[in-house]
Amino acid sequence: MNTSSPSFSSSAADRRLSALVRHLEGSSLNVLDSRSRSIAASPTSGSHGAGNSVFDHVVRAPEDPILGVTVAYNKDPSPVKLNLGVGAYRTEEGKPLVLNVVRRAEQMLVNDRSRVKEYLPIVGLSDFNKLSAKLILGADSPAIQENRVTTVQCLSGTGSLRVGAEFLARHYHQHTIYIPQPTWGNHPKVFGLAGLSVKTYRYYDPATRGLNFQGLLEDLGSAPSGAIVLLHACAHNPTGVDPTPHQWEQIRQLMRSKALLPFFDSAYQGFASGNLDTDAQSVRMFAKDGGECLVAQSYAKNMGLYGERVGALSIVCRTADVASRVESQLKLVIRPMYSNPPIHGASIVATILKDRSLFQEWTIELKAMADRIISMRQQLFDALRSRGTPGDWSHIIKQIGMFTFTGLNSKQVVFMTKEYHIYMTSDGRISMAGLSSRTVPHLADAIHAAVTRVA
Ligand code: PLA
Repeated sequence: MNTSSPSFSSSAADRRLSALVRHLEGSSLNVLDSRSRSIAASPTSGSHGAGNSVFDHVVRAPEDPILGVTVAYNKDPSPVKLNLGVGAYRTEEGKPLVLNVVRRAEQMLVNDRSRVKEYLPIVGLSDFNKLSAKLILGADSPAIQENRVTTVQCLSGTGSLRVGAEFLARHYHQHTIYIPQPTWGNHPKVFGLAGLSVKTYRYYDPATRGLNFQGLLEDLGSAPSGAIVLLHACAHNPTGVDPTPHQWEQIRQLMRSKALLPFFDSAYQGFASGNLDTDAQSVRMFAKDGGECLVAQSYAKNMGLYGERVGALSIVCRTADVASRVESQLKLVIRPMYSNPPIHGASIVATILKDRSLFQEWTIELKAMADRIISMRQQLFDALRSRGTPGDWSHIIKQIGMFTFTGLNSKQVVFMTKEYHIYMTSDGRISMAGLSSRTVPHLADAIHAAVTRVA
């Protein structure tokens, strides 16, 4: 650009803007349309006026409904404050936990002077990908043995979902995805922004605080043939309600009979039951029948690698040839987004997964985390019972995984935050992993007060 002749560059810019406005006038993007017109009508706007930002029109966005809870918590000076918003494991002392096995793997990586910091391939670390597919599909998976699975390393669970969604938007004939009602708050945004049309299927029944299985079957039964269906592999977020193995089998039969495409979100493998294989049963059921499916895996929770952003997307295909063509297209999705994934976290995971003794140590630590969460459920349930808190709180011990979907309404949540400095999402979800024996009584007092004083 020739900066010494502003009149030239501004008229070139005007020409580009007019072309853009002409282009937009023919489109349905009305918001953009009127904004472009007003910019074009005042050629000086946004140029040199002191104090005038070219971003003046930008409105402040609300905080994220989950991660924003931590922002509010961090601002609260109270010594008794408690963050039960984001699903992040804490110890009995309320501290974040780095697994011992992760520390050991990291030490091994640091000591290995042959390791370099070169770029990974677009699809990530090859060992990591193979081992991740095995972890979720099972070591004896026919799909893996027949080379029908392509796995790409992505930026944790979220990135894996997004890459899968972008791939589907480009290469799959059906652009409608059905997600459970309710679901993790980021799902509709991830899929919507990738260009898929998002619809919901009934999942949770507030009356029974359990699965609305009939509603689920009806909604999937009336979905158009070929539609994509998002399924939580285990430990459904936010409800903590999972189908039984028998119900999973019925879901599988219905979906296969209608050629619905399963997209599993596996963000909590090992966190539900404490056992990695048990928590992968739903996915394995679908992968075993020879049909196709997608799986997004996250190591944030089960290896405590939250900030390392380690995850994988696997696509199980009909044939090895299809899988390799799919992988070639996944590379075209990934390259313009972030080029290739980071090396450190995936190296930790690969180190642990390929060493028998490290793997064994991991399963023990994972089970300890799952058990601590289960014991928090019992302690909270007992604490409410001993206070005589009105209502049936048995769902606290029945629900599975990191969260309890308490049934508290948004007014009660606001009350608990204001009066007790307890932070949680407005839908009444609490992260059981953020609780400890020390903080259970405080939470029970808060719930008791909320239920008896706020309608
Ligand atoms: N899928 C589900 C169902 C999740 O609950 C989460 C994380 C993810 C995917 C993404 O995890 P990752 O990208 O970190 O691997 N849900 C958290 C955190 C734990 C969050 O909202 O980002 C939650 O508090 O709901």
